[in-house]
Amino acid sequence: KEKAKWSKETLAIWEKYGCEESVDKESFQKSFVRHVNTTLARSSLNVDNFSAYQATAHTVRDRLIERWNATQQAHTLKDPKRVYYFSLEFLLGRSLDNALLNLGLKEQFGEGVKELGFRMEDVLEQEVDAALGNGGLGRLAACYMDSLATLDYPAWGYGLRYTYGIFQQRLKDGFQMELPDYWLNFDNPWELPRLDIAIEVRFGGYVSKYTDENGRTRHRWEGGDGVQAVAYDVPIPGYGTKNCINIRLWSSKPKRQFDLSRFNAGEYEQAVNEQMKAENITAVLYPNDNHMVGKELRLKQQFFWVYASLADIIRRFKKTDRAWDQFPEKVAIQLNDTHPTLAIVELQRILVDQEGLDWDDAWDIVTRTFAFTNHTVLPEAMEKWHVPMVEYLLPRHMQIIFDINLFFLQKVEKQFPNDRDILAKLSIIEEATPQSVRMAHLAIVGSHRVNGVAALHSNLIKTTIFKDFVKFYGPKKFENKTNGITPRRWLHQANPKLSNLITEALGDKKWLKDLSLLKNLEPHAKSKDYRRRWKAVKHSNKVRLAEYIKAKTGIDANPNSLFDVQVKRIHEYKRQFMNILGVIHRYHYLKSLTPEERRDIVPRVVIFGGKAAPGYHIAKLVIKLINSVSATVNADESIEDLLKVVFIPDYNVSLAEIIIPASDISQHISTAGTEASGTSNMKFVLNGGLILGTVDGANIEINEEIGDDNIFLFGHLADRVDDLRHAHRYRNVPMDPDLQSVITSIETGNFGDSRIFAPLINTLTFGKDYYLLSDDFGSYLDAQKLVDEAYKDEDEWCKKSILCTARMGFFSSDRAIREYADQIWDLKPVPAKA
Ligand code: F58
Repeated sequence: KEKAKWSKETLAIWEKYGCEESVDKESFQKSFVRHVNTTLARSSLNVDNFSAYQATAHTVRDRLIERWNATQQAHTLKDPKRVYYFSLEFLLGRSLDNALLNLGLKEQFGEGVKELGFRMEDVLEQEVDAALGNGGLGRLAACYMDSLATLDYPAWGYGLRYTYGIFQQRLKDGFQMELPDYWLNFDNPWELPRLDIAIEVRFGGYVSKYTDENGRTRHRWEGGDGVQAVAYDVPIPGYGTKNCINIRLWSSKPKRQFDLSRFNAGEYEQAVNEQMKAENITAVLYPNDNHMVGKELRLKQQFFWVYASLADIIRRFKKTDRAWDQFPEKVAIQLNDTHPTLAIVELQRILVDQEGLDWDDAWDIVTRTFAFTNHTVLPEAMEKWHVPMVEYLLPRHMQIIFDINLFFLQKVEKQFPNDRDILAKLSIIEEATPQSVRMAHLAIVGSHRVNGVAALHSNLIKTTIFKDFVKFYGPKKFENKTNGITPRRWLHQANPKLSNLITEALGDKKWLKDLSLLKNLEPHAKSKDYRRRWKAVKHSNKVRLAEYIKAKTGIDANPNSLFDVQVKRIHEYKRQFMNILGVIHRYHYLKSLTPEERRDIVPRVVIFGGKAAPGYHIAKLVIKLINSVSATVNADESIEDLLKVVFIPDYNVSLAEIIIPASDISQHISTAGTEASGTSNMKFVLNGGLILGTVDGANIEINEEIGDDNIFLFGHLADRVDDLRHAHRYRNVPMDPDLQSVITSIETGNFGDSRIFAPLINTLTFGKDYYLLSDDFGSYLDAQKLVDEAYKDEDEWCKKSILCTARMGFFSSDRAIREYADQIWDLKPVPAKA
């Protein structure tokens, strides 16, 4: 429409300059120098590695934005159904290397930067991680965005732009210390501020009732305090496509900068109060993993985010003059856990209070729009909000929740007359003092599909926490969507040498878009030469990690040892405690050997990494214990290189990219039934690392794909857990003798002042051991023995390693995203123009 008004001359100018930015080496250099001179306002005499990073990033960003623009324009014209992925966390990590690889620019830009006097490796190292997530859930969202972009799906992510990401972890005397992650200290080239897109969000106020022209009673949410949600867009490029999708992150700003009347009255501090309060909302990411905190600010974050996101989506929908009942044909919203569940209530409010739809028509639209992913069965992670708090912050939403619950329970009552028990179990409101809103219940009732994230987990939710919902809705509403990971970041980018070796064997890079093609690697496991080269790649990745460990901790990790890795958030259910107790057992065993016997031992480096939630004292003690054991063992000269223990501080996405390719064996040893899926297990195996794990989460499906010979599984199965816990609670279960001797060793002070560790050791005694360490310890040690034995035959091990990689096709996030698109969202790709 705009263009129609333009003269021929104007159009010609637009066309002349609207051509694409070139992607050859010379254009890169030209653009790099221009950004140094203009964007950074520096001269060629004053360019350090960081400026080189900034100039490279801006050069890539220019090319990204072009694709982003073209993609968004194409979507606007075509108006396809879109999916909106609502996630409070997007754990993106670094962007430069990923963008270079996905856009296919790495080689020529690498050459270009070299000729300008820099090394691409050093340039890439300058970038700080975008760490807007805690762990698996946030990283899953990032992998899914990569797949959505790569597969040309019209998709958007919606989240929050936290000023502080997940804290940085430092160690002091072996204890975790937290430092703020002020990641926006320098300019962030990977976001496009959209300061013109600002949405006012309200809290508080009251509800007024009125009668409309048709005599119907209607409600209106009025009053309250407002803040602004300002949009920042993060482009996500697909691999091998022009498609570039968007994550819109909201940042909170005050409605007005400061209160002039107060300022004039001399109350300077109060005058800026509102600004500070507003900016607080998106200031910090809550640092808990699998644990719910009922803080008002967290609820405000959630509402702020879903209110702005829905307003944005509805503005887009309204551009096309469609009737409301077509909304679910144009919009699918995926709820990444219960954090965005208020979106269900907010959409119902918009449709009924603002758009004047009947309750039932509105509710039909709402439930056809939303789908919900559950990521945990741990009771302490289930979100519940106190009714008085919701009422005070969101009075109209609380009324709507009560109405949703009433109409829902009326249906339940109809289906199960006089069954009060089932009403109480299904109710969205928990009848305690005070009452609470059970967000998972609200999410199930307001969605057309509910899914778990691995086969075992999806079955568990149907038979435990949500079993009464299955009785009511039938089983079809509940599905499984086994998690996946993007092979672009987790193999091609993190492990370039292995990626090349695979490409060489398969003839081309098609496997990066169709991971099932990896199966054609299998015959190469038989080739001696291929195995030699495969081993050499693993070795060089281990050298890279050993260098990193030396630089960060001063510890010598011999790359000829078996690298045994457990990196993930520190949590009791993940049982890093059991791992370090096993290490102590190994240490004692080694000390008991004669020099003769020692010759047969496989040297090991046991590597830990991960953050504990700042308020999680037991998890913090686990970190301290690991560091105490590390200090004792590494200083014991009699042990030589046979055992080294390392805690790598500040585990994050870019560290994972160094650690994962260097692992021989990694541990995924959660109590059966507690780890919903796990995704790092997939990353390790994809990189040719074997796993030692329990029969839990996605370990089970990994086992099915790669075969029993290529995985070390141990421990009790999920269906035994309740009985074992019962036994601990009510019977006197004697402790496993091996475990007992390890505990005694800690208590006698072999690893420093044992009094510190009393609360940790207490978790195993006095009728507790909730995570069943003593029940699994014996079979854990047995499995470790099998690992040692298997590693002695290096060549056999290498065969297993190749077969592992070859059989991981299923765990691509592309497969997972296609399943979501076909079975939940009814979403079709919109091929990007070449
Ligand atoms: C994780 N959950 C699961 N939650 O623990 C893991 O098994 C699964 O593979 C992964 O999701 C992806 O499905 C998880 O990471 C969180 O970190 C939440 C953050 C916000 C508070 C509640 C926990």
